Amino acid sequence: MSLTLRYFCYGCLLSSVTWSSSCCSTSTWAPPTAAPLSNQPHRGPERGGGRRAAAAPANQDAELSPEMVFQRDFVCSQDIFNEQDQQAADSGIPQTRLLTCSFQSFSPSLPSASVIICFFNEALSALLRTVHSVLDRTPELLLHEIILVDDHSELDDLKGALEQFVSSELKVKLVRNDKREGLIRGRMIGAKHATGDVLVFLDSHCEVNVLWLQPLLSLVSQDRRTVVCPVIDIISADTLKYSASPIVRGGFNWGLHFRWDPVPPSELGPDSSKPIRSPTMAGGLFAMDRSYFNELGQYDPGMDIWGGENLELSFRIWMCGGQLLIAPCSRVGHIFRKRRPYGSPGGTDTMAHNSLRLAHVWMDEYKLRRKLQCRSFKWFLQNIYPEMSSTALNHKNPPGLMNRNVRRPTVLQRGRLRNLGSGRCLVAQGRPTQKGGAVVLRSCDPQDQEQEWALDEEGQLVLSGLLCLDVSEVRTSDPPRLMKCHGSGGSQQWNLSKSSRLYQVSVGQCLSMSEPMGPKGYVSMAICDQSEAQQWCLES
Ligand code: UD2
Ligand code: MN
Repeated sequence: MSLTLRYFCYGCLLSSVTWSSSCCSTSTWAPPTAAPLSNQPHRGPERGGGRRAAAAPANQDAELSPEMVFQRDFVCSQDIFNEQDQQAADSGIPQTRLLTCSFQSFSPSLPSASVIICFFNEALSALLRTVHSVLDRTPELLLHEIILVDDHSELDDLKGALEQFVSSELKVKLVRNDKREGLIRGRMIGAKHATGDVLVFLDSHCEVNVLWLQPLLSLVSQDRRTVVCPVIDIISADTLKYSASPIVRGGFNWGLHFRWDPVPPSELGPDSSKPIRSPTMAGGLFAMDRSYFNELGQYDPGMDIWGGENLELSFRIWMCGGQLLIAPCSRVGHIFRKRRPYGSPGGTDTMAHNSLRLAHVWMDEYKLRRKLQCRSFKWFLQNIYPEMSSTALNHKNPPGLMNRNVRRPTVLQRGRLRNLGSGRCLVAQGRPTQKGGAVVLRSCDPQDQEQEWALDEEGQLVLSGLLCLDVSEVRTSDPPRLMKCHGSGGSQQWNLSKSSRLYQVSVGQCLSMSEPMGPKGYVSMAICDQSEAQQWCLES
């Protein structure tokens, strides 16, 4: 049986990749060739120096590191690793850029960057790893300064030890907030201290990859109203391992929660290094002309602590004459934590508060919008995020009604969904017809009809021909559940990759057996890795 991935293969020589999905045969991984990242802050080897790593020939699974294989799962077999990229090979960080990126050249007179990093109670090692990676992988001329904004942290080593480090680095400045401001006002405080041409915001637990800054600065310098995000690679919160992310773009759902969407074919050109227009940004990592940031009104200062500011700024950029792009050749790793290690001072739900402000300001007539002569939200939906308008249509017309008029998606594969880590199969915890029911791992039984899943061309995983495997886009750490199939992708769209991972497009995570596996056989969503706990075989 063969499976075609329509969304994650683009911009390269092929318009789609078709491969055999006999998943069980690909469960052994080639040993990693990239050096594992340590927990400790480090300086990478100097650019241009160091040992040249052996370049991996493309198209040979056996010689690709897991990171590369992972990337290829989502991108394209030809477009994987550039043998000529000496700097990349010497960097000690897995190379996640596409081959075409090395043909890019940049103007010798790019603007300078002020890198702003806000942190609250961040692990010193994670913060230093972020700062060192910027110092090591950014050309001297382009780095104007790094501004660290301490949002009134309580941890001891963020005091003396950090000050000692800052005093030894000329370009690093430290600003301390007198009280907890939250990341939104924190970033504005950082911006106020900045004097470089372009503001580049990073979270305090990142690692920038080689040549990360040039593609961002280059696009901003071509048009000061262009805001640019890198591709956010994944650093595992458990192992700190760095792996490539698929190229997806930002969207949102009607709960005003950010989500990752596949890049629509209309956005894909023949050149995979071309920037991609993105309706929204994830929030943490982006470059923006400093004067444009001020002109556009910075952030909404009424937003507290965390959440919602990313959509607010994205709407404002698009509706008020700017554009938001993702530069596929700029890669920055970010630790996606399972839980945020902090709350808000008053214990309130700042995300809900911020989202309400966002709705009031941008989804209705409002004076701020008139002052900036911005377009309407309707314009934004019609022109920048038409995919959302079609979801809105689905909401108005119950999916059941809609589905009666449309053809059912073709089933690509059927069978039991066996988890390689446990050897067990995914089944409904209760009745497979129960909406909202959980799924668990039980002994496989080829005779049992209730263990049969169908994977269709829309990426839906349908159990016993009835309900779809669905994740919550609001509480992304919740385990998946069985829901009525809605036919609009997102929370019900799964990709079974060649390496047997079940990648959930909307939350950007993989289906995993919960470890340690108790008698109940629970499963969960987790940051994708190469473990057997995340490998699944759809076997008939
Ligand atoms: C994502 C964004 C984050 C922000 C957030 C929504 C990425 C990779 N991350 O969540 O930047 O847009 O969505 O608001 O796109 N911090 C403070 N003070 C606080 C709370 C946080 O300084 O009161 C710092 C924190 O230490 C970190 C940054 O703000 O450096 C972002 O916080 P996060 O990493 O917890 O957010 P994240 O990645 O879950
Ligand atoms: Mn973060």
